[in-house]
Amino acid sequence: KVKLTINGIEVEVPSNYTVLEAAKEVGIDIPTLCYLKGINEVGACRVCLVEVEGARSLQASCVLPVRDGMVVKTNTKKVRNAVKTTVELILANHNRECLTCFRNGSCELQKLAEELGIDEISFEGAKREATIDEFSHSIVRDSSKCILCGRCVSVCKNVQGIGILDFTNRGFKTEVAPAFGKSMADAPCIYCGQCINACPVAALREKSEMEKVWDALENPELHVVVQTAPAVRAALGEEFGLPIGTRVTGKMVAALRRLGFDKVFDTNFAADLTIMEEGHELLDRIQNGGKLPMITSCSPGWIRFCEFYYPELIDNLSTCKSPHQMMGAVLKSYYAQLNNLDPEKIFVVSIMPCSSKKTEKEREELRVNGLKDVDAVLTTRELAKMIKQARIKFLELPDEDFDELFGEYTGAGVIFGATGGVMEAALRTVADVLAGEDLKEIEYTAVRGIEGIKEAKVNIADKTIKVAVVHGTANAAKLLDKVRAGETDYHFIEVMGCSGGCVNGGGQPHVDAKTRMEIDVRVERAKALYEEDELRTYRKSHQNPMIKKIYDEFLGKPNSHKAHELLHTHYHA
Ligand code: HC1
Ligand code: SF4
Repeated sequence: KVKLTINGIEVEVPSNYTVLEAAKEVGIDIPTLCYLKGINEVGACRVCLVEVEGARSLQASCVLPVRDGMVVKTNTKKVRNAVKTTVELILANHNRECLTCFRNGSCELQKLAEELGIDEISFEGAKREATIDEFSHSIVRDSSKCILCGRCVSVCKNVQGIGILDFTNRGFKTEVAPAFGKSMADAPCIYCGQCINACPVAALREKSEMEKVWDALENPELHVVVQTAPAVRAALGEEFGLPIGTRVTGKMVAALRRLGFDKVFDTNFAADLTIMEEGHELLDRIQNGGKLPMITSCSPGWIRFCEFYYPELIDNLSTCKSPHQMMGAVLKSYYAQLNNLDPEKIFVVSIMPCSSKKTEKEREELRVNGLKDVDAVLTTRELAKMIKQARIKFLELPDEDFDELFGEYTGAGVIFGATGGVMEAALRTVADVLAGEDLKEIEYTAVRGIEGIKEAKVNIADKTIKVAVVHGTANAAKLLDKVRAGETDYHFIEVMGCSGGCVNGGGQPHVDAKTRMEIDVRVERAKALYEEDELRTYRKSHQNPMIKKIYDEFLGKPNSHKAHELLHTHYHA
């Protein structure tokens, strides 16, 4: 422990603390901009400056270790003037179209300028030329909004282990962009959107599909169906001021109905369907000498990562399409038949916590008879914007249920949205199938939680199944290197492209750096899903009555010919 004084207040903190962290302990809120806990702690922007007794210059508190007897001041005229000048200089070179900006209201720079009382900018000079890269289906980069904080660079490099974004050019022309002036559409970017979540401003954002969806909703020719990913319900409420981790399943359904969707279904149903297909695929590979370890295929960021960086492991991927693609395929076949609808007139919208799903839905290898499974993907953020545009009072909505049939889901389907969830859901079903009975064992807690790499051995009947779970592609790489080298003997591996799984996907509500200092959003949002799991009547995918019905009436057995036609695919390097 170390004792120091900040603004006259004595504080005792662990010796590995920074001054920024110590100040927080006594309720002193030092402003920050480039700082992102655990991800970007570089002291580059100089917004967190403090005065330290005995030191000649002002110090960046986010990288300044505490020392015994240190005397720190955070609110002197010298500090205020220096910070104000720094932020004014950033603003001078910033595209200040705040009113029409995507981040209006959630921008950390806007908030900082307001807090610092900046009411004019005294340095007006030349501005950097803007590059707007909107060629990919997932991500838009706008250099005129970029403040060169480096948060996106660090998350891509350190958390994802990829390094698509970096500082390019020099001096006044410095930009954050993919190497060699490439578009994000041509770089080996996995579209995970972690850079969007890290960005304090609007330099990075998802490619919007809101207009496309508004148009579909107004088109009388189309039957517009929406499905919601598991993780969306755990975060949408944040956009309406609710605490992180508040579950808003019922209000979300009510809002979608009021937006005018003809049917509101749940991707969770398709998650159950995925477990049926993937679980039986695993059993088949184990029993018949197929390629092991089998690796999950529901995270499209992970699929791209595998294609670009681990092409040798493509045959290890499960052939299952991701749940929302399966749902689209079922809607345009079975559901179309049941309701006598022309599949071409069914418009499927997926609400996803993910930016990579926007590109996934365009993939040729996922089409059935030339038709895309899914026509539009909206992020959780985009859905919130549409609800606001429609002037729906979200907080006053009643809780409503999903529509019948494809709105029926089990607890296993819900937990897909958190790291370890797909694995746990699969184990619940695989164990019952192997044991030939309805086992009491439901919760496989060894695969839960945010540890980077999780392992478990599960003994079922006379078999031992070895599994591993990783999330965030840098963690994935560590494990996959071993798999590639033949050093592991796992049967099944779950990989999710984003740290924490879908709850922390690149399409989820922005959480500012201050909040991230206090709360691990991955943990809070995951809790909301495990709670919903406990509330469900059925908690194993194979017990879902509608899953039984779709196999009885339409698909036959898991991995049947029909199931393969609609629900499976093959990826190629
Ligand atoms: Fe996910 Fe999935 S869990 S990939 O994280 O398998 O996006 O939530 O919808 O498709 O079900 C995302 C979440 C989601 C799929 C499912
Ligand atoms: Fe890196 Fe992911 Fe952003 Fe691509 S989307 S630049 S891989 S963080």
